[in-house]
Amino acid sequence: MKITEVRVVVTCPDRNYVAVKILTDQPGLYGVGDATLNGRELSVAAMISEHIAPLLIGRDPGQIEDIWQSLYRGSYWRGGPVQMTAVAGIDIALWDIKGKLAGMPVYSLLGGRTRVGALAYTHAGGRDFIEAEDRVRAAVAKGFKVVRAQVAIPGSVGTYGVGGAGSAASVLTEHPGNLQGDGGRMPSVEKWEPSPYLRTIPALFDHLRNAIGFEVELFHDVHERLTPIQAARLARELEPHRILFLEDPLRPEYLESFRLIRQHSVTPLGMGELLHSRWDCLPLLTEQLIDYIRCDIGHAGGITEARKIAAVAETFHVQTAWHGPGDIGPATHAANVHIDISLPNFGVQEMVFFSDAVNEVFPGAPTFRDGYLNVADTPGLGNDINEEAAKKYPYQRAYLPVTRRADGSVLDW
Ligand code: KDG
Ligand code: MG
Repeated sequence: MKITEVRVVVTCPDRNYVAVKILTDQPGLYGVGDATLNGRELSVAAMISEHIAPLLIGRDPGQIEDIWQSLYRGSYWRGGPVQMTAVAGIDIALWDIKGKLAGMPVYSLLGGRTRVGALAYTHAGGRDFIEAEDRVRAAVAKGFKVVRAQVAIPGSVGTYGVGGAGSAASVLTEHPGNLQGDGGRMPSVEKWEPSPYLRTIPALFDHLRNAIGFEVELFHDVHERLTPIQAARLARELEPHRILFLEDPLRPEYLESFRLIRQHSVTPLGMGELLHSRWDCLPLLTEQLIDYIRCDIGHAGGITEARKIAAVAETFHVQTAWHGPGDIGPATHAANVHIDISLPNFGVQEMVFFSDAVNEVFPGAPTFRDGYLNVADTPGLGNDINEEAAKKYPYQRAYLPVTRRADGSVLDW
């Protein structure tokens, strides 16, 4: 069997997505992958169509590992979000083809089910503690057993993870970041200072635990903004609240600084959405500096690399919590769940509910019930693309926001 075409589809049903469709010489047999990189979509689309697609025409789509190696090592220039998102898009589509050819769901090819579903979490962000509490309660009412809680920081502008006003339902589907700014064309600017943040977050969890109790698993995403000693303080102050993990406390350039947080606190730690391969993750895993590895498999080489990251993690008592925001496409969400339900060391899965427009373009996203995600037992990944529908929604230039401190200097968003 041969690959006959690698088609890249850029579409914006409600935010931008980059889909990869790999066609074969077997009539009707194709695979669908996702290569969406929020705010840098067209660079990945060009990487695939200009540089990768010509290398794949005529190749056997069954040789997933060899294709992965040839794209990663064969290019000489390796790693990074653009290239690893491109490789992931190809890899996910190839696993879809392999499943369809075998007549098996991908999780079956990965070793079969180890659990009935993937424990899922959603986001609850409020403009104040009461609104955050309401949104946690709304998530619990919807069936969630794990909820990420964020709150607006007094004096800040546009706190990460806190959408505008809206119903509980819209918060559950809301995701910050895209189509913001001046007519959707330039990044919006957020303002943030560490001291009010470090005072507010422990108080938020005081409030939530007093109001809601300990039955629901809660946690918080720092979004890489703290220094090591600030993160250590926050982790220590959150200890009484028994959070599931503190997400992404530090920038990815400072992995060795996780040691300092560990020295001061037993609050579990999660990290990974800005790491792009198993080598990027290695120090965190081998030194047991984190408890949850949360790479984005759509930005870290796809299913092939995620299995290897998970295997290293398993060896060091680390569980998985793959990144699953709305700014990666349904095919990556499907790949997440196929891996989750076949791994021994799965922990928890981030998820969103896609809009009707996204589901129209990409039918077959994982389904949510009673706190768990699942995929259909159909061959492949179960996610498809409706190319006619995709044409109705052309790309719209969009950026992630930029954060600045009170003095105007740039901080991580
Ligand atoms: O594009 C950026 C988002 O993917 C990121 O902000 C989401 O941190 C995130 C999360 O944990 O979902
Ligand atoms: Mg995050």
